[in-house]
Amino acid sequence: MDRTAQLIARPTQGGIAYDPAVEAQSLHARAARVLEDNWTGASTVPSRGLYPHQWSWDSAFIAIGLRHLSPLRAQTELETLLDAQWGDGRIPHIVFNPSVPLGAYFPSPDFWRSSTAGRAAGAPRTVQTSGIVQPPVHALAAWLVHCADPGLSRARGFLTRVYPRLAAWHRYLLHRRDLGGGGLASVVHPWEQGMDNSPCWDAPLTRITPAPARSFRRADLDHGAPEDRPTDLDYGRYVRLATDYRDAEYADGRGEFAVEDPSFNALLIASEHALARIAHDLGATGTARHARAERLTTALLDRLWDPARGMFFCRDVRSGDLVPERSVSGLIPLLLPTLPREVTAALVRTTRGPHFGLGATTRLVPSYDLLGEAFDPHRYWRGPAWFNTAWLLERGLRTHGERPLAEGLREAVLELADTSGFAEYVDPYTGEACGTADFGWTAALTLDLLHDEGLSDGPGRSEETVPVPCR
Ligand code: 2M8
Repeated sequence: MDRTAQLIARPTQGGIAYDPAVEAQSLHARAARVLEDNWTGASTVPSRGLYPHQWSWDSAFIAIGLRHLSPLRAQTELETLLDAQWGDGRIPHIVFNPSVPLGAYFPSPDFWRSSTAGRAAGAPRTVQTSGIVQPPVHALAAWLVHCADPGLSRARGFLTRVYPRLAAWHRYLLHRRDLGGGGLASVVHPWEQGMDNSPCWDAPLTRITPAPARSFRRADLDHGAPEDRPTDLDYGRYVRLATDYRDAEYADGRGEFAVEDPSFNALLIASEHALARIAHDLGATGTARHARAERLTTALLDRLWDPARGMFFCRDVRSGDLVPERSVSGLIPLLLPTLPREVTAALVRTTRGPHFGLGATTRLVPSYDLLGEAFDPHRYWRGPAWFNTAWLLERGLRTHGERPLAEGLREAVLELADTSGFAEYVDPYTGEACGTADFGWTAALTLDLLHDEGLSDGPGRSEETVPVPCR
């Protein structure tokens, strides 16, 4: 029996492969239990304690795992998120659950004031949301969810209903967020990129005057280890940026923080390819969308690729400079199928090299440079390894035919998800659990990789002409 089968079933000594009592303890069953426990009736929380609402990119990753348990629930997860979309196309980074007390998470709905401050941008009236966004994984997730049960998807008109919303979301990013004028989308807050406390933000954040510590109360310190969470100084800057954006009624282009990030834009490109496939499934050609994805890929290479250092970097749009910090974000474009061969080869070398150590010194790829001055194996997005970035890299490695490395990474994800209790993140060297346990996307992406066994890989290919499997 191979490793995956063991993790799914863990056979008894007597060789009964699917003893129900044993199966109940299996990784698969425990991952499914986490998603069941975090389900609120219409969506899934990342964590009951630390993150008790619906988060945008968490929901996309969660839907990717949930599709193996219940394609209907996976569709519902994305539909709930899209119901909170703003009139200008943005998908908010948090959709608040009205039954959760205000003090359970900060910044809470009374901070964002979406239905009043967001009125000009078309915020919904019936649901409270934040006003910033998160990485656009959603079209990719919608396509994968559709593929899990195309019959159900068609019967429910899933793609027909989500396609125009996803198209509006991409339009928002490509038009309102092209703050650098080079064709890429910018993030206007570190929370938008998802790697909140990454050292990549340190230099751009020095321009921001922090909000006074006494003007807000952090709820995250009630749950996480304070020494692993962002400092009060960083938090003050996050609050200032969000306050200024809100007070400008969420109008884009005025803020002092604007960064083009490799991972955010790579996910936009991957999702643009997925939108092309969705369009094709709905009877259109998808050609224009594939072409747009290719233009974005060219812009990504022109603006963020550094051949000398063999990876992508963030560009600070306000200073015009590349930010010289090595983050896992700069490896995630490996996900893209049509990068030039020398670029993918360099990315693989960098992933295995001394800065990230995959297959050598680390068990999962760290969020930040092992040799960087700011590296800390436990502090939020300043070194620990997350399971969503591992999932994206595994996909990228497999896309480019790096089967042994991809397989090793997949095995490590399954083992560390198991031993860490579906931790939010882990020490990249030891796999020690950090953050909160029973974390939504850790469980969901574990399920996805358990179901991934036997999928073929292949070299970078034109998704235009080669039939692409539902993955
Ligand atoms: C973390 O971000 C939130 C703010 O959005 C926080 O720190 O309070 C990040 O890890 C982010 O990527 C993630 O989506 C969110 C919920 O899991 O938590």
